[in-house]
Amino acid sequence: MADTDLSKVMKQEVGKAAADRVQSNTIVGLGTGSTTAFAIQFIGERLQRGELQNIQGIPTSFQAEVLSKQYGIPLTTLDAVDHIDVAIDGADEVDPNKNLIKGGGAAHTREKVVDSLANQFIVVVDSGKLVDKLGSTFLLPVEVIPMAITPVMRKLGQLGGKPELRMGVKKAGPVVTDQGNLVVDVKFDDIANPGELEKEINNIPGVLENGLFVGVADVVLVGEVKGDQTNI
Ligand code: ABF
Repeated sequence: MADTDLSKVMKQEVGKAAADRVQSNTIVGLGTGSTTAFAIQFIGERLQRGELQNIQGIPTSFQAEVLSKQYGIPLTTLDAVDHIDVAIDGADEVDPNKNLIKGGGAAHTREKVVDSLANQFIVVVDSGKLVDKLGSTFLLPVEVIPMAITPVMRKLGQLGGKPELRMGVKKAGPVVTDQGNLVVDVKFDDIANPGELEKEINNIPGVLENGLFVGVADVVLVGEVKGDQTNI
C-alpha cells in the first residue's frame, strides 16, 4: 500500500477508536480536521446500525456541522444543553503533558469552547504530531478581529513572536474564520510556559482566542504507520 493510503487507513483507525468510545444518551463535541472527520463518519455509522442511540452532537466548526449532518448525527447547541459528555477533536501538536497547539483549520476558538466544556476530551492524532516542546514544528494560530490586526501583530512581535497573517488558497486573500475574523500564525522560538503564553496572548485587546490548549485534553489516541502496518 502507498504511504498516503496507509496514513489514511491510520487516520480512519484512530477516528474509529474514538467513535467506539462514544456511548448512547450522551452529548458529543464534534471536532474539526481530517482525523476527526473519520470519527464523525463512524459515529454516524454506529447510529445507523442502531449500536448507538440518542446522541446529540455539538459541532466545533461549519465543516464539522456539514459532515455531521451528512452522516445523520442529530445536532444541538450550547444554549440547549448544560454539559458535554465527550468531545473528539484533532490537534497540530501534542506535548508530553497533553498540552496542544490547535488551529491549523482556523477553528480553534469554537474548538476550545466545546473541548473545554467536555467531561472527557479525546484527542485524535498521528504520531507525527507528538513533540517534546510546543511550537517546535507548528506556528501558533491566533484569531484576531479584523480592525485590530495591526496592533495585535505588533504586540505579538513584542512578546517575542514572528507573526504572519494567514492567507488562503493561492494567496488571493486572508483566511476568514467561521466568526468572520482573521488568523495570525506566530513563530515562537521557545514556548517555555504554554499556560502563561496562552493567557498573555488572550489578554491582548483584539485577540479572540489562541491555539494553545493547556490542561484541556484527557485522552490522546495516537495512530502510527510502521512499515506497512498501522497501530494505535
Ligand atoms: C483541528 O484540525 C485542529 O485544531 C487542527 O488544526 C486540525 C487537525 O487536523 P488533521 O486531523 O487533519 O491533522 O482539529
